[in-house]
Amino acid sequence: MTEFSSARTPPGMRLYAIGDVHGRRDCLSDVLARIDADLSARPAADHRIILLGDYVDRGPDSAGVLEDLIARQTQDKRVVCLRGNHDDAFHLFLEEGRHDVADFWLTWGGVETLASYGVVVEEDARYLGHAPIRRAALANVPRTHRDFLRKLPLAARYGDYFFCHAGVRPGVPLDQQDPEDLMWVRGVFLDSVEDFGVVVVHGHTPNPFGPEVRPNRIGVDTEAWATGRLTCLVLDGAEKGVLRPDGLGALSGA
Ligand SMILES: [Mn+2]
Repeated sequence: MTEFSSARTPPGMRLYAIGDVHGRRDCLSDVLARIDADLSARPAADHRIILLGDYVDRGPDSAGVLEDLIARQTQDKRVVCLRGNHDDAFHLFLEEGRHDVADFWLTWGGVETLASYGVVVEEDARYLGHAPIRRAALANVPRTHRDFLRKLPLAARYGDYFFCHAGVRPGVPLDQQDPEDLMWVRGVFLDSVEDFGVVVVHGHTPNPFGPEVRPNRIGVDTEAWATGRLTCLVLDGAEKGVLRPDGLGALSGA
């Protein structure tokens, strides 16, 4: 039985988990600075900084967010960036020009992402076909960003914690989860009281009032693009907290 109250990280390893960034480069810089300050104030033998996906869309500076994540990951291999459904849609639009993807992606924040790359999509242009928009995007999105999007992993596990963007499908072993579920699942996962054998740490379904703690999962998407609050969970041994602007705070348990 693994649940929130008893879950532990691997010995000596502190885990930082960051929710959906959605183009808020300002919030991301702020949280990464808080992590740096925490690590120098309270050194850890080892650590990981895990981003739960959805770097792009909705907020104003998706290009800046990807630039900062790529730079950070290049200098520190302990930064783990997972794949969100929005990152996947941007990737599929760029690499495959899928019309089914473009139709929803452009209305779910893709227009803002393209604007951050200097690609302006007029209100009626998207109804004229996506090919010209995609050509402009491919001319403006750096190769390093496309490579980053292509390589994003779906999930990671450390100790009793399993990290993925959306959640898992109950009844399916962790190593047999469908990628679509890991990036998209909501209801059946959010309502499940199943013991997954791990505590699932996820984003995707926003709760603007704060992290959502249940015995079998922790939801950390606090809708940063709209609220300006980007949640960073801190897990260390058996301890669970959140990194607030003024330091480490309590995470109320389930
Ligand atoms: Mn999201």
